[in-house]
Amino acid sequence: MMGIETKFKFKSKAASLLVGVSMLAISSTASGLETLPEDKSMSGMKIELVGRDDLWTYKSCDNYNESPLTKSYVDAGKLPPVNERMPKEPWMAKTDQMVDGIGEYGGTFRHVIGGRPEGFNWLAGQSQGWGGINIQLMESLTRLGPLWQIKPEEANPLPNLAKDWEWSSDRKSLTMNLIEGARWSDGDIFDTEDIDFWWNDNVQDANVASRLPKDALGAGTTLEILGPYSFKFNFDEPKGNAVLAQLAYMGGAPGPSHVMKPLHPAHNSDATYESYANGMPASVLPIVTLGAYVPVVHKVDELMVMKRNPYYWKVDEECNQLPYYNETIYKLTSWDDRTTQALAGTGDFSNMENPGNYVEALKQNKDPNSPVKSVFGTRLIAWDLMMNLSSDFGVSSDYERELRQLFRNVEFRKAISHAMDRDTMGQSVARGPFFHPHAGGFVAGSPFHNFEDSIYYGYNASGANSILDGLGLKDSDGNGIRNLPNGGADLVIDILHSSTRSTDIKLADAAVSMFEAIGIKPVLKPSDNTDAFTDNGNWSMFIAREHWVVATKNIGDRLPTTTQNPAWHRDNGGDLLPFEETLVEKAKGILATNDLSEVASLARDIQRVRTENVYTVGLIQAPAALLINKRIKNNHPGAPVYMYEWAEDGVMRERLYTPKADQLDEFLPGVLAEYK
Ligand code: BQZ
Repeated sequence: MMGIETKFKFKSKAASLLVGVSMLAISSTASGLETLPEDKSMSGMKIELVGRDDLWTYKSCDNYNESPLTKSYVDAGKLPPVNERMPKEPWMAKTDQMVDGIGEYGGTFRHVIGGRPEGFNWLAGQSQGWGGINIQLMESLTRLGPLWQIKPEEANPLPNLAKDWEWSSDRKSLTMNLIEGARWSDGDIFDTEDIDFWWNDNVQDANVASRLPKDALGAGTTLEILGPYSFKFNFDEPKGNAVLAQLAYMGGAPGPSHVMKPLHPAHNSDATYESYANGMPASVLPIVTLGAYVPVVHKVDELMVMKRNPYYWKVDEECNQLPYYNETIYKLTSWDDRTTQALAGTGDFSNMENPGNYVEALKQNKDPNSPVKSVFGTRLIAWDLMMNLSSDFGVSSDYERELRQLFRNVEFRKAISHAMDRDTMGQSVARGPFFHPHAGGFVAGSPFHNFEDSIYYGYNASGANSILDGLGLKDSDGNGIRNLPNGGADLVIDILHSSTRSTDIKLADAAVSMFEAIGIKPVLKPSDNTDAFTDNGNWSMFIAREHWVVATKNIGDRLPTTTQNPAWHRDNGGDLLPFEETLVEKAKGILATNDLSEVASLARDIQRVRTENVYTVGLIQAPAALLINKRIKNNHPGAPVYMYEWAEDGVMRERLYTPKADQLDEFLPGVLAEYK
């Protein structure tokens, strides 16, 4: 039976109330600093929260059932019987939390994405194109996405490949036990050989751009293998459950060591780190994965077809091997097209995060024949303007070096924040009630966000100008552009932004006049690969989407705990600003505690320090809506676009199905991945 239900209500005000953007009541702290105005137009939904053991368990069956597709391969002698393909105790989805019950096998699920597969070496940081591909392939030790449905007091990371774990009494070691007998999609056993390779030859090897930073679990952390299915992390100092969140997607995803070791310089003297990183090109299929589906066809810029993994280690309570769909495809087009196709019914899934589509989506909701229903969540998507705070990383001229010193001056960052007219920015993206100003850091829909913690330097162009005057940034040559002090160069600043996301483009365009109004000349720098610039540090300002919701997640991405992070302050060590040192201490506190209320308190401190020091210039924030075609069953009501992880993880795609009568033909019927 479902656990005691806890109704967790957000303020209920449907986004369909197309009211004007309310005048923002300004509030302030005792120190006279303004804080972010309360958000009155937040859309609402009611989520019934359950216990952490109510979603799945690990349990064996005497006999397993399988899809007709894999059965056909067993009958042809190409696969062992299903009972021999399953682990000792498979991951088992609980029917109570499957709103449309036990599923039916068959058909295809259609994703549309804007990313493109770089390659399949996710251990070396390669992306497979986002939009659900990465998450589908990179099964991790722990799992965060479904936590949106778990009572906050139980919302520690969930088991996945690691089925359970135990802390030592002094919390200086963590013993983890893997699911026993799970196999990679080529039948090879998944065991601690894969964990050893992931940790020692990737995370700890500074030559490998692993998603989990080397010291993400705390400097000095070591791995001790205890057996084929158990291992131990040993820490220099006591740690808490936030460590488990670092072992979720993406950093906590092991790779197939039997395939990848021969490509790695530590095991192959002919290999280089470059040949290793590129050793699993997106053109060579099938690959070996622990995920529910195996890529079998990749047509560049067109389509990726993935077929069910016959060794997938998950079942439902009737011992049916998951997933239910035989196939999932990814149409490789654009992020905006993902929403367009979901609204048109030619795609099955979209995180509607482009507010330019919102009004159309709301209109369509009124049509009973619409293929999707847009249910808006809370404000979980935000956009920030970042300044490159590194003194020298990526600097290529004396001018840039001087700019960086300006960016490192909090007064300059306050001036830029005061220059941003966020109401105009929001309305330039989409007319309607969707936007609220953002102060940076946690988004308003985060359980860790409190408006009184968000110090807000709101729109005040004259205030911005007087700060800049005070910094000696006068227009010394009378050409209408301020100059660096002492008759220095004109203040001309490049602003990087995505060229593939219409919201980012509109925000960058809207910012131009706001910079010019304070005597700074912006030069927009659109790119279809902004990661390349943030990786090499060759940028000055960057407008991008941010979505920091959970304090314990990706601490290393958003707080300066390693030299590689955050993206807006990559450095060569010893470059932190005083307030960043404070953020590091708070981050260590989050990693060290087991007390969720202490995490919440540290998160409040972080938000105050981040926003008072304008770590990033928050611009606007908006709700998002998850669009899933009505033919898809077990789409749990209330699943957010993003909370602890993207909806592609949160909605638990391994449970989704379409009844036979509505199933769509597969692109590759009767086909499974076959390995040489
Ligand atoms: C969701 C997500 C699933 C990455 C990516 C993309 C990359 C970033 C971010 C989002 C896409 C979709 O986001 O926009 O709705 O499907 O993939 O992974 O923006 O460029 O680097 O962090 O998640």
